[in-house]
Amino acid sequence: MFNVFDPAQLAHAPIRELHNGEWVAHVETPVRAENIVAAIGVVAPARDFGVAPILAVHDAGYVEFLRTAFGRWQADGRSGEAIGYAFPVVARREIRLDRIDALLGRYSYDAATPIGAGTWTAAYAGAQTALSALQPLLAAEERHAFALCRPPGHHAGRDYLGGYSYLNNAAIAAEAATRVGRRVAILDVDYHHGNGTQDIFLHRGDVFFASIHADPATDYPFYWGHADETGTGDGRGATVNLPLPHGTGIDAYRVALDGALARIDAFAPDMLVVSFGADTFEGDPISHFGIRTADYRMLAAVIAGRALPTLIVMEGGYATDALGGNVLSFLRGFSST
Ligand code: SP5
Ligand code: ZN
Repeated sequence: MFNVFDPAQLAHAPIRELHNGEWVAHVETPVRAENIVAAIGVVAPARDFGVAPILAVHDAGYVEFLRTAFGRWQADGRSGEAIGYAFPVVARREIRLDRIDALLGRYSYDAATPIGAGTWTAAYAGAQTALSALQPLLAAEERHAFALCRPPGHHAGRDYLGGYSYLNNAAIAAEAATRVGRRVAILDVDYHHGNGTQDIFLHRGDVFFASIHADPATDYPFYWGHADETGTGDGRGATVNLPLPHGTGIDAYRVALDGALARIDAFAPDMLVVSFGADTFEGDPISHFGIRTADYRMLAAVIAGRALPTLIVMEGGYATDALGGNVLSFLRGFSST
């Protein structure tokens, strides 16, 4: 296993999020990444591939917004973190927006994903971490690589942030791989639906997306991830959603995983990108599945059984004290094959 981590990602330290009508302490903390590094040991630094592979996935106006938002927020005399409060869901159209609050609403879909002083630096480093971990797979020097990305990415779309995600690390790596001729399938096993990744590839038939997640009828992100979302246009049939109920344990999860992998097999990819969230863990503070630490190793071994070059990209997981052990268990499932 080739592990990549860029400590510049620690610069993002969100303070609070709006949850059930109250401001609560943010759960997506820098110590998550520090605990994973402590558990997995050796990590390689990230290389810098510049902004071009980011712009291959994300809207240029959005990326410019992300880069400059905190400075504009401060220039307007604000304290604390930049966060939106008005969202243009009605009559949305492209108009020139100047006020920072208008921009925040335009490029966000929730109030759980604040922009602070280090957010751009960290999100940029996260994208470079994913691209760096991809390289030895493209060169056939490694079979499996782990990108320790933070903040997570799978909720970020082409022109929006949300769900603690700013740049879609998995999508950026997947797109970079397709541009050098790889046929990529993305398997998203975070507790939450990977709405950003789905939106980015929904209309495309050349990248397959399968997600196993908590039913959006009961769980965030609510508006995506229902079983009838299967792709549009050229992408029809290249998106698979497998929502599961609260209380799902390893047996039902394994059935869903086998189903997702059967669909991926039929697509016949030559590379796999796994968006891995350890928030399916039984002790996760914001989730409701019952996966145990030892289960991650078995699930990973099932995925590794496909014998595809595989990039594992870190997404969520908020049981901070157990996070290192859960990630290590998952990575060991790849190493044992
Ligand atoms: C990458 C990822 O796992 N994003 C998850 C985003 C979920 N956000 C909203 C869910 C509500 C959680 N906030 C509650 C904190 C309670 N202390
Ligand atoms: Zn999640």
